[in-house]
Amino acid sequence: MLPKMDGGAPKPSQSQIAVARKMKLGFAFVLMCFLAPGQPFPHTSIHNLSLKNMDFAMNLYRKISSYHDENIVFSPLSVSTSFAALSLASHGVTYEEILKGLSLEKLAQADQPDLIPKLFQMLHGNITQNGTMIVDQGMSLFIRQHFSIEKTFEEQMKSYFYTDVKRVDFEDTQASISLINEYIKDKTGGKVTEMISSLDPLTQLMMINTFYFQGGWEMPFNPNHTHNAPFYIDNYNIPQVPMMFIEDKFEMMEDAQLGAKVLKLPYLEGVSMLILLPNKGVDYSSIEDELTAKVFLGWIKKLKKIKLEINIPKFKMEQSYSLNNILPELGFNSIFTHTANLTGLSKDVSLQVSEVLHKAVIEVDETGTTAAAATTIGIIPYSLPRTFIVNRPFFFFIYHEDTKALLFMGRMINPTKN
Ligand SMILES: *[C@@H]1O[C@H](CO)[C@@H](O)[C@H](O)[C@H]1NC(C)=O
Ligand SMILES: *[C@@H]1O[C@H](CO)[C@@H](O)[C@H](O)[C@H]1NC(C)=O
Ligand SMILES: *[C@@H]1O[C@H](CO)[C@@H](O)[C@H](O)[C@H]1NC(C)=O
Ligand SMILES: *[C@@H]1O[C@H](CO)[C@@H](O)[C@H](O)[C@H]1NC(C)=O
Ligand SMILES: CC(=O)N[C@H]1CO[C@H](CO)[C@@H](O)[C@@H]1O
Repeated sequence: MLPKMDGGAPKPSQSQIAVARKMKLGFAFVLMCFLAPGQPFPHTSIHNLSLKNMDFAMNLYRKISSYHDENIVFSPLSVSTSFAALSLASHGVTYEEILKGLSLEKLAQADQPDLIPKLFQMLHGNITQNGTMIVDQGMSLFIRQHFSIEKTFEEQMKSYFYTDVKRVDFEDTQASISLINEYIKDKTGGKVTEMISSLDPLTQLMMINTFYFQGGWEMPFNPNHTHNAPFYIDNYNIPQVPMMFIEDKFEMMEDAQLGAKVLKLPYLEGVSMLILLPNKGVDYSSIEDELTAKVFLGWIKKLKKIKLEINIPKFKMEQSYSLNNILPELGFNSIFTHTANLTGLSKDVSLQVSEVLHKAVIEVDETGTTAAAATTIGIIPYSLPRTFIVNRPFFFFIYHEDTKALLFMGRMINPTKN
């Protein structure tokens, strides 16, 4: 249950002491609860964090979607992790706005300032415990050269958030652009390139987070069955798109209230994609207003395994967002103005965040490992499979099963656009 700290194994004696101390503390809590039954000690785990992160995700999604009618993909976990990291350096109103904006204010406890960073660290550890390269999250802070960074903050960033803090001479814009782009490319194994194309020479602090995901399906699609089929963007735009096909047992449910169906497509290693498909004639934008963590968890609970024939478009998407334009609408105000209090980062009072760039890349195709060949077990003979045909705009959510952490969410309006 203990989160994995850094790679180096601690000396046995030290770790034993640490565990002993933790156990003692745990015992003390139990005792306290026992003595004061009227004041239960709130039990806070990574599930609480995931739930709050999901609410933040849905709020951010609605803001992003209010700007346009196009495809969307972003990684809410990556955004909330970045801001949770920045919260370590912020004070006063700036700190309160970050916590509230991330929906985390109820989790924060004054007597445990480390609780939230620790929860994020545990969540990260849990998601990556398989050690696979499915999820590749990178976070970097680029700070104007002459600011001196507080040592404590830099250390916390590294230990809790695996973040790099780098200094950049933003006045030399061309050199900074190539330095940042090279750095991001390197950090993401060449997957995220050309992160930025322009830069304001007055930039003080730039936060960049990247998230790359490519999962192998537990039940891969057979590429021989992929065929072109119409995708009904609306009544007038009906392009032909490569449609993948599979017939097997899958989990699905119907949300009659929303007017939509939900399908779960499991990846290997404990991650799944949920497809939310509005019923024919239901406008997807009416569904967007109803998305909450509670609704999402309700779908997961009601999923039932049945035999299905699935058609789903193959797609690839890459989106970038300048979140500094959107986040103030979610209450993150002072951090982007001269009233920002980031004195934990640098004692220099004029420091404020100039840009928050987010880029997400997703690829959905037939692949999976050959070892996990699609086997159809226990299907009742002669029962006609039901169909799940994803041939109109839909939503997708990629989440980690154990922790319910939402790694990605988005909507696909037009599969012919990247
Ligand atoms: C965390 O979740 C548990 C159960 O889901 C709940 O009982 C508890 O009150 C939550 N804690 C906080 C601080 O919200
Ligand atoms: C930042 O917040 C701390 C704690 O609330 C306060 O002492 C300090 O004066 C603030 N600094 C600025 C520059 O607002
Ligand atoms: C796809 O078709 C080719 C040629 O007919 C065949 O050799 C191959 O085994 C098929 N692949 C799968 C996964 O069924
Ligand atoms: C996280 O990881 C631990 C240990 O690997 C595991 O027991 C636990 O079920 C995981 N999930 C949560 C939500 O703690
Ligand atoms: C190889 C391995 O450890 N796989 C595990 C990854 O995580 C999922 C869900 O937590 C487990 O079911 C796998 O066994």
